[in-house]
Amino acid sequence: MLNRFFPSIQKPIPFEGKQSKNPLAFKYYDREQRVGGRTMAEHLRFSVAYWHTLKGDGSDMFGDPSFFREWHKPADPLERAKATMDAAFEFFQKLGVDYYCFHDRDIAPEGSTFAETCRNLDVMVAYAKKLQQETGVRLLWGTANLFGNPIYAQGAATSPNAHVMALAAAQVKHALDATRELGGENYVFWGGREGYETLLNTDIKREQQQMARFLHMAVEYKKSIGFAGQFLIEPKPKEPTKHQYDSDAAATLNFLREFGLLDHFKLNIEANHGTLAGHSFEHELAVASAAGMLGSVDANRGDLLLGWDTDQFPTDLYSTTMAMLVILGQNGLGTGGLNFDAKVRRSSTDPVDLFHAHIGGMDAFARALLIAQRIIDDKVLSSFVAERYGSFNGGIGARIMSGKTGLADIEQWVLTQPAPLLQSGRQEMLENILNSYLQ
Ligand code: XLS
Ligand code: CA
Ligand code: CA
Repeated sequence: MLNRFFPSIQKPIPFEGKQSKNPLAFKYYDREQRVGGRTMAEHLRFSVAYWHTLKGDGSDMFGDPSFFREWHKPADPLERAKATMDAAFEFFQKLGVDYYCFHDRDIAPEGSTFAETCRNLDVMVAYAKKLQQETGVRLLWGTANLFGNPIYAQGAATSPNAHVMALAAAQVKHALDATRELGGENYVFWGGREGYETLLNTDIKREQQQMARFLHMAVEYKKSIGFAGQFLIEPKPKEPTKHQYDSDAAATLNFLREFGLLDHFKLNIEANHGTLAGHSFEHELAVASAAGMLGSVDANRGDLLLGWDTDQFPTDLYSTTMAMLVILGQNGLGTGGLNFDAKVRRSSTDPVDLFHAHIGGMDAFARALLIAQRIIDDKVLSSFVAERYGSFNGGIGARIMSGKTGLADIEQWVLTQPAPLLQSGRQEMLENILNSYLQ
């Protein structure tokens, strides 16, 4: 096992069970434990986000870096990238996760030209491939950073400048090649700058057409290189742009449908993006899942008192349980997973805090998996819901939904009936039932 950057952790984080008081042990996540026919590792498919965990330096809009990582010290950019990747794989192994995710610019530095940047990426992809082979850690998804470089300040795919759109397309081509080379199981598109700041300078219709064309080109290229991974779109309403086109699951689904892209994409739902859109995490998951389009999850949480993307580690059992109910309800995430798109707080300066953070997130989902499976096995919610809609199983309900009747026939039926009964939705009873399982 690699052992250079996290010397205080000498062996993989063990599972010790819920009685354990060891903060560096799992209390619930036991990767081989079987739950409803699959192991916990197969259900949860945890992934580490390279950008936060390996690249994060604790800086924010008001302050300089507060994390001083050994792996950030080499002065030469490529040497620094390699040290960072060594730290990454050491961390993945010691934590015991099977997957990681990256943006192209996370793993390799930008050069002075696009050609040099591509060469840097090629070097780092070869390095990642070697480390993946040595450790067995796999790539959940790759993506292109189309928001950091100032050239994308007015959009990438939706830039008003065709040359900038072309640069973004070339970058995505290269990022797709990298993801394929590393056996990535998915590829994510997140439009951080694909939106507008002011309508005074923006043609929304044209920009949406550009975005659709961009995605169609990616679909065509994917086919041409035989990349089998799933394409994912990640909704987010705002930040960095004031309004982003893929603002939430419903808007993104409508966009994909309007432009003939539905068959080629699924959604990557992030908790904090849901709450920024004024929805709950589970609402976004449920909307995507109901459309058969929930592909993967960026697992984190926001802060209800802060109006921005705080990307905190998920620790709220209600939220993770509601999420696991949706995920189990659709029989898992397929090639997707639970990617911790989350960062430790600026004041959590010690590298060991990265372990505490991930252990907490993994346990919060493992515990939620156990709770959700029991709720499903006991049918306490599903039987209530089935009964709630029971009037559609026969009689007038079945006739309406089969399409065999219309307003005039229905009126005749209503005229022959007594008034419908008002039935309780039993929300408080159901909330109490949920609470009784959260132990
Ligand atoms: C930013 C997004 C980003 C995507 C990948 O808010 O969450 O990190 O997941 O580009
Ligand atoms: Ca994300
Ligand atoms: Ca985020």
